[in-house]
Amino acid sequence: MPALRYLVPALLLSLFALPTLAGVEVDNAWVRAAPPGAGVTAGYMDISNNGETDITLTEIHSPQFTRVEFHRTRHDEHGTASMIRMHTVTLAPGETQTFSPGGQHLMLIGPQQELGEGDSVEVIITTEAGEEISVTLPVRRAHHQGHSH
Ligand SMILES: [Cu+2]
Repeated sequence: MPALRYLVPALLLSLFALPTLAGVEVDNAWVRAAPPGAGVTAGYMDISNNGETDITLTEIHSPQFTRVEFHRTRHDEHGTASMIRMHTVTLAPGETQTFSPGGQHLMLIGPQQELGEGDSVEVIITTEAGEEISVTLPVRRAHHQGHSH
């Protein structure tokens, strides 16, 4: 029964492919290298829903930080920017949400140790359906991007 030989590897494969099955794709992930002693830094990524149903991200955490939050930046009528926590992020089928400097970002609060260029940050995002998506974000120095508006 040669087919049996492939059964176990196929099961393993489907375990590792869970994030793909959930239909979530992450690109351009990185974390801003913070100056020594900084209590917070920010992470960025493009996150896409390649599935056929809405995906809601409900939870985000990292073993390397006390707390991680989804934030967006709001500019009031005076041009003052403030950050607002988003408790959930919903991706419609085919939608990509961009977390980038000056816009939505991952707020990484309370680093457990100093992180510099060459290090990486592991975050785990939980969906409403209970799936966990783990993302590795390399730590980089921010380039001069200017303001994105
Ligand atoms: Cu923030």
